[in-house]
Amino acid sequence: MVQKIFRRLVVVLVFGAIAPGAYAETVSRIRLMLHPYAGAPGQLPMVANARLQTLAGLPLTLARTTRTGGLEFTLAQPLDADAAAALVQRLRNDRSVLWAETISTDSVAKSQALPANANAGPGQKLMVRLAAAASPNWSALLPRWNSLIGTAITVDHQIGDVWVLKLGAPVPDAELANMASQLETDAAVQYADPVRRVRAQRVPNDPDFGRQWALTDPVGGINAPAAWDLQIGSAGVTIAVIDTGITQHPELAGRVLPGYDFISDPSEANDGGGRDSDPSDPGDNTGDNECGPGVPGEPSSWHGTFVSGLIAANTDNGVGIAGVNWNAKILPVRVLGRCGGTFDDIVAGILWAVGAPVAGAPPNPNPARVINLSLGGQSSCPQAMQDAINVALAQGVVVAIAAGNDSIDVSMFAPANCAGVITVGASTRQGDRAGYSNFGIRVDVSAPGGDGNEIDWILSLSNEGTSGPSGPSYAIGIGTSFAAPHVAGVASLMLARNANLTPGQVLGIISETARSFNAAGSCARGPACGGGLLDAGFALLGTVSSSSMAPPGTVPVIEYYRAEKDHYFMTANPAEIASVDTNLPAFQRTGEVFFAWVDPALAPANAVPVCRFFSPLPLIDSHFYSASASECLFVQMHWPGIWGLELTAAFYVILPDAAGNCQAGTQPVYRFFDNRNDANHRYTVDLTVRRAMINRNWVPEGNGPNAVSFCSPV
Ligand SMILES: [Ca+2]
Ligand SMILES: [Ca+2]
Ligand SMILES: [Ca+2]
Repeated sequence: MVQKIFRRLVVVLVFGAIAPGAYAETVSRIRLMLHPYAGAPGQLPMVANARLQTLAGLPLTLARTTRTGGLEFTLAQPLDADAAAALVQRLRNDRSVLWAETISTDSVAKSQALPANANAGPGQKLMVRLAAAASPNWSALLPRWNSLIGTAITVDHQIGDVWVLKLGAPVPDAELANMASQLETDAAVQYADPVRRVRAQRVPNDPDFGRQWALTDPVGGINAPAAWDLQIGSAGVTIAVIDTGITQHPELAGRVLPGYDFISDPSEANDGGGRDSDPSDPGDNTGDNECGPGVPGEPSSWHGTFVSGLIAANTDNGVGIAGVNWNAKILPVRVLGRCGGTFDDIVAGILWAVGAPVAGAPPNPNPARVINLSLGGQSSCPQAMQDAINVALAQGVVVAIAAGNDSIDVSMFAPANCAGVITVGASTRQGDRAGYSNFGIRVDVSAPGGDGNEIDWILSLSNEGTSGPSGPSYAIGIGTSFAAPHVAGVASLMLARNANLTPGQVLGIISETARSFNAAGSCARGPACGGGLLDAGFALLGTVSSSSMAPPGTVPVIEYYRAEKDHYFMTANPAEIASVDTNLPAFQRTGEVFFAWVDPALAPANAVPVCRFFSPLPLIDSHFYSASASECLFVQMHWPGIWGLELTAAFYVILPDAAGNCQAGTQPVYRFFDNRNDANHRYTVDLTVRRAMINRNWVPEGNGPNAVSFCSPV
């Protein structure tokens, strides 16, 4: 192994050593976001409200809505911290809730103090979302806003619903924050935030070799071997590493998908241009004072490669290190370059990573189910960032974020302070908080980030180059940057075991199965470091398989993929499932599961059969399914000798109405046609898979605007 040398960086702790104190306060307010299918942003339909009241177990009164559509409720009586945590987890476990969190009066006070944050450097851009009723009529809006904020502003670019506006020259952060507040007084503005800078959350230092204690140490490690007994990961789960890009490394061979480079500033990008389809990391080395007065220069960090190695380094290959997940794919999304990155590029990166459209970039055919963000900066959560995270969560995507290395309350650090994410603090080999780690009740869980002696640091992949990339190598480092990927890796194992878990359920299992902190340390004295130390083994034990979640009277429908044909196949028949698993290695389980009835006596009266056709070799060699009686008849009438009716009832489902709505107790199953002569279809309940098939140009077929083919029980 080749040692990587980091130069020592003096970390300036502007907020000083705020000790993680006692958090004895009670909770009297909570904030939550409904899943889009339960209520539009900022709306509280009666059905959803009744469900929330039941789940909460005490009356909730709507107090206000946030500018991004979150709902804030006052509790009928204050709860202690444990009871409040249990309440929000009950809400998170429900499919109608996108995210839920307690509101700490202490944290509110701290985050409101942020606009005066003297630590943030000057900025030149604002992220603005227009109110729903407003149109981007710039010839009217810009002159009005120019006089409102007292300076000229132009439109730089668009990210989804958000517009990035640019000033003529950089201004101090407090001034920029003030301009954002002034813009929010305009009726055409839903929200406005400064575009601030973020940094990778590693602590550079002079390393020596460490070992992979993080995976195995009985006190401070994550108990990975126990998890691997249950699940070593699935190639069907993709983890986006939103970071500095990626380098060639044998330990990542076969594991990296085509990503994208979202760095818009060419000097920060260091690859000769702005956004492009090559997320290779060209290095982020800097000279003294390049990133600000007094900031020493650094050699290239290869931070994205390091993070990717923790999640997915090839394991059991006889060389180097072991990643947490042995099979998952890494999607490299480049947003950090020289001196870090900016919020607007990260918002674009998050949206693209989950398959949402981003102007100027091609659709992502491999949307991620897990996102890792080992970066951040002192700021409130930008509202455009929260909107992008809400898009990810609504699709079922788990978002793991480093708590940050400033040793301050994490409520002052974005995007770790955004709602609905898993905020990961760094723990030591001794099972306590790493001295640099941010803390506070907003931390969900702690995971190995390393500290102290170099033998207790984190080992992963790197590169020999000090400026541009050279040969592959290994390195050690410390930081919350390296804690978050352990959580992302464990989440990807959990989703391989059960693809139907929601982000709230993943968070709940991870925090409920976390191990106790070192009893002698500061974390054991109060909820400053999250629910405990990440334990992969217990988290996997606590994750029931998707098949075992079948509602009473139903069975799982198992999906297979045949790569040589790019075909999907599904079956609910246990004997056939066993036979395919044993005898047909070309058919691999995708991990995707929905439920159906096979015994019509156990199904609702309005359940309908799904017919199944087969076209054998030398014809098409594919199966065809339909829940439509007329389509089943049509195929028999028009293609005899091509499609043979194999089963009149492969399983039973419910049909949606003409608008694509599914009745209570069922969820939409989307159908996609490959638009080729071999006429293969894919059926899915997974909204990330749905996004993938749309971006691969498969044709949606079904009722209503979202093309719902049929409805399956939940
Ligand atoms: Ca570029
Ligand atoms: Ca590039
Ligand atoms: Ca290896």
